[in-house]
Amino acid sequence: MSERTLVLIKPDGVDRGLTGEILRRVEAKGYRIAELKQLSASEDQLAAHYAEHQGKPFYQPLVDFMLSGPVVAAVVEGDEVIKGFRSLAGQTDPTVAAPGTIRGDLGRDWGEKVQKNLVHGSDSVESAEREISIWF
Ligand code: D4T
Repeated sequence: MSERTLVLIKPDGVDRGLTGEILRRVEAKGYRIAELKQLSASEDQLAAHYAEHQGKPFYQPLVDFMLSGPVVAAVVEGDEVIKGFRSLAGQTDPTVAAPGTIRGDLGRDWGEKVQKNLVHGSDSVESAEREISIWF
């Protein structure tokens, strides 16, 4: 069944000039980019987006990182795209993300309190609809 997911290219991806490469992989897989914009995230957007992580040790470093530069937000469509994009992205920790994935090929540990892992992808239909309403 066709689904929608929210993809964010985080500030490390934009700053390193990887926006095109990441979107290329999404399109090459066969998904459709339905909405696309670059913006500076607000503290309110991040508090809503990362509500489940409030109170965790990496929460404030994560918010500071997401405020450190522009992000690119996209609504991506396709059958099973939620699972499919998370497969393209690879594991959260870029050090162990498999080669062939966005995080495995393009990411690494930079010795910081937050994992700079290039992209976000929604993890369920409910999360996708909630997150799309935060960013679009
Ligand atoms: P997102 O939500 O950005 O797609 O990432 P994941 O779904 O792969 O991972 P997550 O929600 O568990 O974490 C959100 C965000 O926090 C960073 N993070 C996470 C971190 O810096 N240290 C940690 O220990 C964890 C678990 C990375 C992604």
